[in-house]
Amino acid sequence: MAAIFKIFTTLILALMLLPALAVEEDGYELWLRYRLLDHTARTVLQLQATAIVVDGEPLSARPSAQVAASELQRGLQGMLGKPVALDSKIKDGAVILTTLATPSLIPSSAELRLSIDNLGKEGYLLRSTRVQGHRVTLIAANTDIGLLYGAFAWLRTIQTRSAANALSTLDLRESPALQLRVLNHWDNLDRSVERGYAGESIWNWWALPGIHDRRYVDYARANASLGINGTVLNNVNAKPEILTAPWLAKVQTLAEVLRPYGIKVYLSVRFSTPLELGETRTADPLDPAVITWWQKKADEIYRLIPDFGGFLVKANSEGQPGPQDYQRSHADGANMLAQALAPHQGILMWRAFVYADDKPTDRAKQAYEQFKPLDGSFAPNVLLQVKNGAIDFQPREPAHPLFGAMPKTPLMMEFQITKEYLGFATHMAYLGSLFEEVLQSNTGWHSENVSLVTIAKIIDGSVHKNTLTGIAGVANIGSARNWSGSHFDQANWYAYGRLAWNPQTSARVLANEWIAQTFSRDPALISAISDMMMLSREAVVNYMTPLGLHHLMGTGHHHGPAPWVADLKRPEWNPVYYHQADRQGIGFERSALGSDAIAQYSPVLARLYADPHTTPEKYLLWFHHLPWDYLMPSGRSLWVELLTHYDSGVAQAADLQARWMRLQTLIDARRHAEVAELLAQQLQEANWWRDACIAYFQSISGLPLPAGTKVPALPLDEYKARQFPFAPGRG
Ligand code: BDP
Repeated sequence: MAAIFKIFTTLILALMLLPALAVEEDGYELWLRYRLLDHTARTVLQLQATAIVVDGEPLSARPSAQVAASELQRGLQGMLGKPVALDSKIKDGAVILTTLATPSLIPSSAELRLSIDNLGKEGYLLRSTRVQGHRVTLIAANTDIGLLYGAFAWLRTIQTRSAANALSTLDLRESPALQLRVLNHWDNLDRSVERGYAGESIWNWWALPGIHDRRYVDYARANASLGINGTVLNNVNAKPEILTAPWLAKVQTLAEVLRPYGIKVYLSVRFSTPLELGETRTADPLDPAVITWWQKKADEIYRLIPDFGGFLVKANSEGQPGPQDYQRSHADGANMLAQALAPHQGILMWRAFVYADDKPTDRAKQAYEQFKPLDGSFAPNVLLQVKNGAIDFQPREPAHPLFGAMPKTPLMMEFQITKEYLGFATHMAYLGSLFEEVLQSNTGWHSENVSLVTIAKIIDGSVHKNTLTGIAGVANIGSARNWSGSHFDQANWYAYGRLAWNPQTSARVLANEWIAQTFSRDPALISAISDMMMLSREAVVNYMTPLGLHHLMGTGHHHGPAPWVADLKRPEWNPVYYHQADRQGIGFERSALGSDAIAQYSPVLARLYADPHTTPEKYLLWFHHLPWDYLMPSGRSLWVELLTHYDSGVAQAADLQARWMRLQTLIDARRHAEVAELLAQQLQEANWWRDACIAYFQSISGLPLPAGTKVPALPLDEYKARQFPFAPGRG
């Protein structure tokens, strides 16, 4: 008997300990894993979550409240290991969702002394309180979407907190700092994704509208959990067909799936659509037939999708058509489309990413030159979408000079979440740090409204009191099982979404949050992984483009180093245009001695950047062409400093790999192995970047490598000969 008992207890114990580690995790669940909590945390949570009560109108007529309640049920089932029912009666430990608008069960907000007025349409509050003598958790908001955000926030609190007992004293009030928090999918209608490294597009256009992929719902849940409230479904390099009836029917279906989650759909449109569809004779924005065509098209779209978000336009950039083809301005083009959308409360997002080969000016200056004079001439429903830097989503760029320079125009930030220039889905590069660096950078402008004019304060409207605000992130989502092509790239989606909600959040905090939900709540593991994440982007900068270098990547596909390329048609397509390396020195002179791009910045920054001695080292070669023997603050020559950065980038990549290997026993086997494989590849590619760049720059500078410096593994010509005709994500 005793023996049987012993076997039995051992079996139970083994089952209990059956490590979560043995579970095959493929990353599909993202940060919404809701794994069983440990015994203590479960005991606490059980007391705080005895039932889910939805106050007000019946759920059947409230799709967003319905998904909020079912997400709570899903989360609690996972974390408690047993179901928690929906209830209509309040009891101790009930979690109550209430809009307080038409409360039927609970007292009015006045009685509860809650003020929800200033929460707006999307804010929420989480509060531990007493209702009818019962201890409850209130999730309160003005709308059902607010409830959904509140439900996700509450689940996040549980998933991320190691001291779960704080759940009984909750008092959290949140509303988003930015109104439009959108993803830009660069997804083509044939399901390929421009700059996508996570498989095909998640939009199975061919199968739509009849066949719905289950993923659409999980996509919506993931985005809603972050507060993302809009998605541009198709590539900025848009096709006219997207606006034809069969495609609009597909778009309508997606809009219906996403609607309960508070996500509006938007479309990228090609400026010449009516002309190319053969329905007008021109695309001139001032032509009456063109104006009418767009108005009718907007009416047609809104009949199908009453809450359609609006259009995104890339015009007169990289060969795309635009108003300038008809000698009209960007404002003429944007306003014509904005007017078609205005009766429906639609928004027009017009991109400032423009450069043209007929302009001999420094590419970094072109957006400012074209848009600054148009300040104040855009319709009220236009947002100007500006990339974070003046060139193109490089591993590091100084912030775009347009931020702060257009006080009468609302500017929205465009970040790139997909890592076109930071190692695709292979390299670990946590972009939270990049986003934070940009958002917190001081523009040097003065304002009566805020003490420090950072980029975040410009885009959230506080500096210029804009009423329309927004942010866009070029999505890294595809049909890969793990959504983003690598487990760690999920963190970039996560950080983007959370920063869109609150641009003041720190990258480190977001990394910790993401790890706790994605891997484990163990504090030691969290700090080990977040240390890796926090150094990862700097590592990439070091082995790719240190000290302000930029645009050194391979042609077209943008994979790997190719600083030698000098024969492309447009001067600014060539890496040599950007680094300007010659026998004497290296770097792009953007002071008054050169292109004078510096003059586009605030006087404070312009003064700082004018002198190489006061230019932040990380931007040195962005703003200055300096001799190879220029003395760096470290005491090294510029040449040696450059080598040092390349070496430290490689060392950091090796360090990332070593740190990850030390975590092997703490992470589920499949994800550990998958990440380990990528880190090994990253180290190889870091070495490739280092070796190829050093070999090339040495061939230009003619300088020796200091003693002890590793000689590049291959002769320069072998790096030059590498071809990647089938690299993913080509434009
Ligand atoms: C560049 C990409 C290209 C995009 C372009 C854009 O290489 O594929 O079309 O940006 O933002 O970085 O329009």
